[in-house]
Amino acid sequence: MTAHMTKEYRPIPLPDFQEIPVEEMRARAKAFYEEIRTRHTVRDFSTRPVPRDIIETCILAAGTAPNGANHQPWHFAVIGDPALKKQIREAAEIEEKTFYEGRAGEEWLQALAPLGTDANKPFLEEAPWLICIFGERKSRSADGVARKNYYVPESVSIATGFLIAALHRAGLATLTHTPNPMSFLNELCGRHPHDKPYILMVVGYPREDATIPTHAIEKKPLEEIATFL
Ligand code: IYR
Repeated sequence: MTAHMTKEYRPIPLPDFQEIPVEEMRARAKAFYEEIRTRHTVRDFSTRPVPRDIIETCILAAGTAPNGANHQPWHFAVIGDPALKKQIREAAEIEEKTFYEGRAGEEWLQALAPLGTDANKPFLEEAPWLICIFGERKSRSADGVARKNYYVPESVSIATGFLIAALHRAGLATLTHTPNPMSFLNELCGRHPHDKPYILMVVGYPREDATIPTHAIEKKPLEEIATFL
């Protein structure tokens, strides 16, 4: 018996797929590349507010990502409250200070030098939204039964990519911030200890005087990142 013949497999005809003529396919692939290549990680955020419903829609987009057994093993804790943002900033800066003062090690600090980052994280208070992305190592099915999740880091990473693309498409800037270690976020976001924070996404408008490092726009050519076999 093949998997497709199990009782649990309840097939529906493939919805939504629309064949696109090859010329248009080519044009769309190019257009997407031209749009996504204008995304730049931002560290200088404006305090301008961003409507919550836009964030909600982008998270819905992230939630369509392919994932292990369709358990959707992620949780997006969205922080807009200034008092909580302040607590997150303070906790992150404590960790980052030990990181930059030596825990990172010489080689890692050298790799970061072209980015110009340091232990100060004002954007954690200035940006209107922080989205802490958790992976759920265990979760519950629709009928409330606890179950194990699969490919959690892969699933969360793919969803995070979708989220970044959705926010960029909406006209917002992001920073994939990774305070190290980041377990303080479980407590501050009220998540269970078996949830693992992966990324603290900073979202908002760039500040008018925002800059990025030259290093960041140096992208590897196709020949270096792909082989066709
Ligand atoms: N977590 C630190 C360090 C850092 C690490 C990498 I790898 C980066 O690409 C950027 C920063 C920080 O957020 O500053």
